[in-house]
Amino acid sequence: MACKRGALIVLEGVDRAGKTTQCNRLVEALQLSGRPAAMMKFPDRTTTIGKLINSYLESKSDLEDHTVHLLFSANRWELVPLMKKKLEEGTTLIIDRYAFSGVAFTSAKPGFSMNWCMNPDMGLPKPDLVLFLQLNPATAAQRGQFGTERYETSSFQQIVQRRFEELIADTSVNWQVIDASQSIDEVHENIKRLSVKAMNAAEDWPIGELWT
Ligand code: 2DT
Repeated sequence: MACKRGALIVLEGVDRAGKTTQCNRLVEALQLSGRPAAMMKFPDRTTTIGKLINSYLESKSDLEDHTVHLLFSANRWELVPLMKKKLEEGTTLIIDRYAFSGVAFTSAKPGFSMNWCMNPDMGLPKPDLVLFLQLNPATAAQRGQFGTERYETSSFQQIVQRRFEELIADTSVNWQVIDASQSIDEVHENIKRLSVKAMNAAEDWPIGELWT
């Protein structure tokens, strides 16, 4: 590698935990400190596949459950060449949701094993760090109502939370659980500290493969 590679850092968490706010804050702070950083988000609703997913999430169309799971995965795979290019150029990527949301949400539906759900995402670029923003349902409720998209109900989100807990138990992934009930600034400081550490550690290692 001509230059040190960037790190792949993912933020996951339940609804209203502050993922998007924290992704933006982190990218801004890294850029200010002179480290190239960019944000990405999954699903990326701008691509052709992303538009199918968007229409499904807004309940404007129905898709069979296996099919939509594979579309979410394909939406990550179609961006892998761009992700690798950026990482190899030395840009750290901060990603709002990744394959972990894919597995947690689909396996919360009846009849889906976590193993089946993980398969299509096997071999994706492996995150150097996955930050899970943990928020209990009572605090989440104080932050406002659920939105109107598919999956935005408290009963479904409770099952999703349990699936995330199973994923976090997998020590092949570098998970860090963050208490998202703290102030935005406190959460940001925690996230920044862990991210800089992961970036320094990732520099000298090739990009890994997820779940292989
Ligand atoms: P946002 O509100 O963050 O745009 O999420 N989802 C997400 C899945 O079901 N599978 C996936 O692979 C991903 C990345 C989580 C939109 C919703 O899409 C769900 C919430």
